[in-house]
Amino acid sequence: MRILILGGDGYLGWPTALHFSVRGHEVAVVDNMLLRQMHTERGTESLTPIQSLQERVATWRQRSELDIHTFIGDLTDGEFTDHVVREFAPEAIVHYGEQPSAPYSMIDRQHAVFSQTNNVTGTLNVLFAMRDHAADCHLVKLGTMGEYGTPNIDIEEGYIEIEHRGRKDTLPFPKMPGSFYHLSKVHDSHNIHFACRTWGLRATDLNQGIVYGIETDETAGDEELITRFDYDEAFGTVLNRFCVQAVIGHPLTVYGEGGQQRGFINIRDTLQCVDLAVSNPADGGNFRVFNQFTEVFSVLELAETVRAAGAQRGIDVAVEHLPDPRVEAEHHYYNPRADRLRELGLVPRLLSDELMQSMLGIIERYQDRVIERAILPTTSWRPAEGTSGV
Ligand code: USQ
Repeated sequence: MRILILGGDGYLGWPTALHFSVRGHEVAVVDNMLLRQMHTERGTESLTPIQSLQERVATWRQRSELDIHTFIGDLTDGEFTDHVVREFAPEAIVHYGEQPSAPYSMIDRQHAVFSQTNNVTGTLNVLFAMRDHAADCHLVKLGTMGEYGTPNIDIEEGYIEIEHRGRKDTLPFPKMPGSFYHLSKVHDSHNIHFACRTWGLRATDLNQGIVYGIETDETAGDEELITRFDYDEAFGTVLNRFCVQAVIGHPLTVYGEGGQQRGFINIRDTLQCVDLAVSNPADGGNFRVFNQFTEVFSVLELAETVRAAGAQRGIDVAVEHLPDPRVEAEHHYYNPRADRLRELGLVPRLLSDELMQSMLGIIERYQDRVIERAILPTTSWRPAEGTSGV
């Protein structure tokens, strides 16, 4: 197939490009290096020493004799997006090309406005480009489990059957996201759903949980192909952060009581899920939603897991409860469904001791690169003191 990866320079986008390339697909990646620029803005960088996109593509060509096409540009530029879709004529688009951080979107007004305009405009441009130049193409869009928030009922996959005053309908599952970033994904979902209903496009929203891990089959053991690995406050996610903190002897930064529960998924399973979605496309006019995670943990459970894994390597890991910088439930009911990807054949790779040891081992190799100042949270969800907010 001809597969276009939006955000192909990122943590998941790059390994996804290699995954499809080695399986014989024609792959093109699009990126504007936004994540690299946001890291520069914050004075942080990937733990792993990643090469430029062009260098990595050249390395891949050497190693595999396979080509990956590159388009450097910004999806919020509609003419650029039209050009890419017209020129490459994809049969599937895998869309990771967004600002991915909740804390970054909560820094201040500018960062909130940027997160939503960047994400919503980019996705709208992709939808129009598909309508006008690739109407049969299947959009596989990375959404997030955070779109649902933590309601006091089971979370279904995208839709819920509701009976109201004696009448029934199947409607989008209610959304209660916890940041302007997560809200941008909700707005995307509504726009994609509308485009499917109105123009007959086909799309799958992958509501993914929190990803952890570093290596995939294609990048394992090859430093020049390794993907980025973030551990800083803005772009690092909780388990990746805890692993880095353990290795450098920093107390694990549990926000609040640590009873926050989330869905988690290993990076290799992300690739498996995206492959399953691409290989089993939605029908024309259909907007499918799959919940994409393999296990649920609380933040405190993760901290205990990392502490135990560290102990096996002789590291004495301390756990520290910081005041929660976010406004979120620190204890709550959480029972999201995730059946549809398993029905398509997903075989989960669960968080094991072996996996934890391998992650810690890789992090140890790069521990001299850790910028410790980037670890503690500085962004608060609450208005600054002296303002009139609650
Ligand atoms: N947390 C800590 N300590 C930390 C970092 C986080 O206790 O040092 C807590 C947070 O308060 C939160 C939970 O861990 O309750 C998850 O935080 P996170 O930063 O790992 O994840 P989140 O902000 O939800 O966002 C990440 C990705 C985002 C993706 C989302 C999936 O950055 O792109 O959409 O995970 S999900 O969480 O399912 O919405």
